[in-house]
Amino acid sequence: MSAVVGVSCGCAAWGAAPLWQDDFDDGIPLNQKYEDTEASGMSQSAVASLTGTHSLQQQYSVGQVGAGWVIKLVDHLGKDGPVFMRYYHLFEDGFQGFPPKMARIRYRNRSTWTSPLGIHIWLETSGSNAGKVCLDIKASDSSQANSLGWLPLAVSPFSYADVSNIGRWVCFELEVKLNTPGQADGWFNLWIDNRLAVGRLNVDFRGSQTYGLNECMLDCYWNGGSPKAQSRFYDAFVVSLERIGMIPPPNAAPVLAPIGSRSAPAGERLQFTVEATDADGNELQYSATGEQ
Ligand SMILES: [Ca+2]
Ligand SMILES: [Ca+2]
Repeated sequence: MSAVVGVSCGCAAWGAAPLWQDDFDDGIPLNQKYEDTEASGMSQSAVASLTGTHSLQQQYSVGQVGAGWVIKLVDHLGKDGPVFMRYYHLFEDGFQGFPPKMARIRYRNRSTWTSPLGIHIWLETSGSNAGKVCLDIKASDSSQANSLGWLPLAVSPFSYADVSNIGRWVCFELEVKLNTPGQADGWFNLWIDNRLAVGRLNVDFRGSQTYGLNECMLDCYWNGGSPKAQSRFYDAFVVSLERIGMIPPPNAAPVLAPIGSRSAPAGERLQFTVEATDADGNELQYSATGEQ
């Protein structure tokens, strides 16, 4: 008699269908995937990757200010949000300085190329907050803006002055919901490694205007210039109408402990115990089928 024993485990479903997803692995040139691009040291390279084999690399030369960007048009979104934009970002080992620009969601008028509304994920570059990730929001038509048209700076506790954040992939996810025209009922949230880093409710982004969000952008402009030749990377870029979250770690298959050969006299019951382990701690279900 022989027995075949199968062990199975369940896996949770994950993630909403994205409006845009780029792992920079498909070999399609950036200017064919993005409506607005600037190279200036930016390329899809295999120097580092979180997913697949490639990521989006910005390679700075010494003193470089102008740098690359990619802009994805998202005006099919419904414009008011909530819109979610996620990307992973890596400053390479030994990276020096704090390039202020990182990513943004905005409205841009395509006739005049002006942008009265921009939600920027930026880095503070000086003072006690140097290295901290912040939400700096240009909101020219907002009742809450200062005389220059900007909302109060929203500074997160997450800092690239902490060297433990250099040389590793960090997950950023921004949510923006515009206000009802004439009401201060919008909001934004920024999660860093899935923890809420900074968020605000009751935000007036656009006053009584009705324009909406139409661009998502990754950008590497460095106002002060890079102090040395060095690189930063983006990967796993997603735009969605639902919370995206982090990439789940791969689900390891359970391992069945060896059973070995068993035998019993004909007509008698064969009994044995099976044991299995799962590295993720998933609940295991056992099943057995026997045949003679
Ligand atoms: Ca990738
Ligand atoms: Ca598992």
